[in-house]
Amino acid sequence: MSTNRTFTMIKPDAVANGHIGAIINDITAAGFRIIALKYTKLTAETAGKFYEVHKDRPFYGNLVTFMSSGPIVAAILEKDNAIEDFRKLIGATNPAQAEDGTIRKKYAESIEANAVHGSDSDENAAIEGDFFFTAAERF
Ligand code: YYY
Ligand code: MG
Repeated sequence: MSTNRTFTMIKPDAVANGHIGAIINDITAAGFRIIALKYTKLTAETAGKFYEVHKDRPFYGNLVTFMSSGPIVAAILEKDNAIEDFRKLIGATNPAQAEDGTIRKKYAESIEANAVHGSDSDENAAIEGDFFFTAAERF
C-alpha cells in the first residue's frame, strides 16, 4: 500500500559529524515536505521505548546506548509513497551494503551508527511520529 507520511531521525553519529544540513537538503531535494521538525535528545528510557520492538535482539542494549548518546533530529515527512521512497533514499541498514548516493552510504559510520532512521510501515510511521510530536507541532 502506498502511504504519504513517514518518520525519520537523524541519529547521534550524523549530528555529531556535522551532517544535519546535508541530510535535510537530501531529503527535501528528493521531494519530501517537512511536516514536523525537532532537535532533541533521547534518554536511555525513551530510546528503549522507541526501539522496544527490537528488545529481544542481541544489538538492543548497544542500540539504546548509542541512540541516547547525543542529540538527534526528529521529523515527520510527506510525499507520495513516502515509506518506500524514503527507505530507498536512506539505503540498506548496513551502510557497507547501501547503494551509492543513499544517505547511509554517504554519511553512516557503521550498521549501528547508520546516520538515519526511516519508518518501515504506515502504522509505525504514525506511532513514531506520535512519539515525538503533538498535533500542534505539525504543519
Ligand atoms: O529499519 P532499519 O533502521 O534499517 O533497521 P532495523 O532492522 O529496524 O534495526 C534498527 C536499528 O538497529 C538499525 O538502524 C541499527 C541497529 N542494528 C544494529 O545495530 N545491528 C544490527 N545487526 C541490526 C540493526
Ligand atoms: Mg527498522
